[in-house]
Parts: sequence; structure tokens; C-alpha cells
Amino acid sequence: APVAEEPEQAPEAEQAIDSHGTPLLVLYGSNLGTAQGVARELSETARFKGFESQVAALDDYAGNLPTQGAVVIVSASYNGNPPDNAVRFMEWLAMADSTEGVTYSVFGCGDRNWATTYQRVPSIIDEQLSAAGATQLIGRGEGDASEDFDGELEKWQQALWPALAERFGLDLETNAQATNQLTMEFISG
Ligand code: FMN
Repeated sequence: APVAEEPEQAPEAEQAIDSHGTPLLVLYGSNLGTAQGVARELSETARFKGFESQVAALDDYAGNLPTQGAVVIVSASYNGNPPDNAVRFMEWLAMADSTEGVTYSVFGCGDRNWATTYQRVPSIIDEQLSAAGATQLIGRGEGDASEDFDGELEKWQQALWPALAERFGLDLETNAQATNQLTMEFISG
């Protein structure tokens, strides 16, 4: 009998804090691996912060977005069109009745060299999710491959984690600081 494919797992990250187990699904639309790589890193960070996190392609969750926890979406655009593994998702989303109960945030991987369609797919995903009733956790992030992509990703993450902490009543910062404190005491001791 065919075996159901397991969702991709980020490598087990060492946990800095106790697991609270809040689900964080990280979905990507990616042809060349940039958005997929960002998604994996985000999921690893999430595990480190005690989330129960999985990574998958957008198409694996067309019509099937979870309402438990949060969904983070990272996508590229190709001449304004979705990457190959986000085509079905975009088709579903354009017709979706309701995405109520879904809490999400989008980070777009783009390149301003494609001026007229810069960030086209991530902006459509963001708009359509919201229009169908989903709750936007924080504003969309925009990484520009021709500019400071990593800086933009960092800035967006600096808003993402505190927003998740607030939404789900988590104590991520205090725990992270406690860990830093311990590390410092260890080093100086
Ligand atoms: N970026 C945009 O913002 N809008 C576009 O329309 C767009 N079209 C692209 C077309 C081609 C053929 C290529 C190679 C890149 C394009 N880009 C565009 C940039 C990619 O979306 C960006 O490099 C992204 O990080 C690639 O992600 P991936 O490696 O996950 O596929």
C-alpha cells in the first residue's frame, strides 16, 4: 500500500526553552530554494523557541490551512506568477469561501529588477487571505534580492516573534533572556 508522505521536518533544533507546543506551520512557494531555505530557518528558530513547527510547500496545504496556531508563508514570484509548488494554492485561494480562523503572516522573496511584478505573489496571497477572513498577524515583509534581503528578513522577524508571543500568550523573550543570562554567567564564571 502506498505510504502517506510525511510533511518535511526542520532538523531537530536544540531547545532553548521549554516546549509550549504552539503549532507553527511554515509554507513556501519556491523554485530555486531561496524561499524554501528561509522557511526552513524560520521553522528551526520556531522549534528553538518551543513551537511545534513543520515546513511544507504551499500546494500541500491548498484548501487545508490550519486554524490552530499560526501559518507563516514565504514565497517568491516568477514574472508575477507563482512558483511551481504554489500554483494550486493560488488557484484555491482565488476561489476560497473563507479562511476565517487562520492566523498568518507573509514574507515575500522578490527582486526589484522585476519592477512591474515586484512581490506580486506574496502581496496577492496576503490580500486574498485577509479578504477571505484570515487574521494577519503582522504586516508583510519584503526581501529584495538586489538589496539588503537579510536585513529585511531580520526586521520582519523582529516583529514576528513578539507578535506570536502576544497572540498566544507565550513568554519567548523572558526565556531567551534567561538563556543569555545563563550563557553569560557560564562564560564569565
Ligand atoms: N521577483 C519578483 O518580485 N517579481 C517577479 O515577477 C520576479 N520574477 C522573476 C523571474 C525570474 C525568471 C527569476 C529568475 C526571478 C524572478 N524574481 C521575481 C526574483 C525571485 O522571485 C527571487 O529571486 C526569489 O528569491 C527566488 O526564490 P526561490 O529561490 O525560492 O525560487
